[in-house]
Amino acid sequence: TQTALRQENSYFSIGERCNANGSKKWRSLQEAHDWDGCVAVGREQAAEGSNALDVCTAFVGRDEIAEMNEVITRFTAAVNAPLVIDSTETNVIEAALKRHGGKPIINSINFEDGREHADARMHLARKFGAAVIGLTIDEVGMAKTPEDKLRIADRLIEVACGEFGLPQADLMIDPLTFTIATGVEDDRKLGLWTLEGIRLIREKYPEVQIILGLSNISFGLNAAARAVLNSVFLDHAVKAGMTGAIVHVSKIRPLHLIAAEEVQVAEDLIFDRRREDYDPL
Ligand code: THG
Repeated sequence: TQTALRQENSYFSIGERCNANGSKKWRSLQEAHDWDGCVAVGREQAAEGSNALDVCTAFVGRDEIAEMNEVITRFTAAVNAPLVIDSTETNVIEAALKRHGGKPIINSINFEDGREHADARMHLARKFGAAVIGLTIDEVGMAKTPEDKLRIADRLIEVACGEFGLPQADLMIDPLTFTIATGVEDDRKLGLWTLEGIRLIREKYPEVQIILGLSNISFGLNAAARAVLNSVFLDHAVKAGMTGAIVHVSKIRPLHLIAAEEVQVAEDLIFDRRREDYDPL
């Protein structure tokens, strides 16, 4: 099959590399308190076309607030992109919001422990004029089926937009990406279900934003295969109605520059068209 010389690429790209858990380079810079080095990673991603940057300074044995404060203060002065404050600790989010000029994005709210955590963060969003990422996780766990993703998206929209008055355009629903490269039988439909979840949410809510942590889809594969699978999945997700993604921008390849057979192998994986003897990527 021939791939057309075009790609749907008008999505809000959030750079993934300022993350102590997602990048060895970033982690060692942060460990060394090399803040100029951290700023360089941020600037590089902005130069590559990241519209915003995910920032996560959490790792064992470190002062997450102090290090988040350092990063936010320096990035606000030296990096021209809004920041996505990625932390499980609400006090870290609050400290970051106090230092951030312009419009930050809170990553994230969910209903894992009921309402309390989400409510605290929604109060902060209102106070600081932040946008919010809402994960489709509730008291039962992470939504895997399209129906569960939609059901929890309904609840996120009801709370964030209904109760707290956040415009739908400032809410980014994240219907969750899981790796589809484990070979585990139960994981095979997870990519397909995420695409279907995006479609259901988009059909019901034309205004809401929908994003994913794209690179999760390919955990476990080698770097070359990851770049292909991430790029192909991104294309399908945008066509299903996704409006943004946390990505490694410079590793995303336009579909027409990927060999047709490689696109095919990635799509076989995404749509679970594998046979018993199938040797993926
Ligand atoms: N949704 C939301 N936020 C998120 C995620 C999500 N934040 C974190 C994560 N998931 C998205 N960010 C990353 C960052 C890096 C990688 C994957 C997701 C990644 N890193 C390589 C690795 O671990 O193999 C890089 C290795 C390196 O350079 O050292 O794959 O889903 N809302």
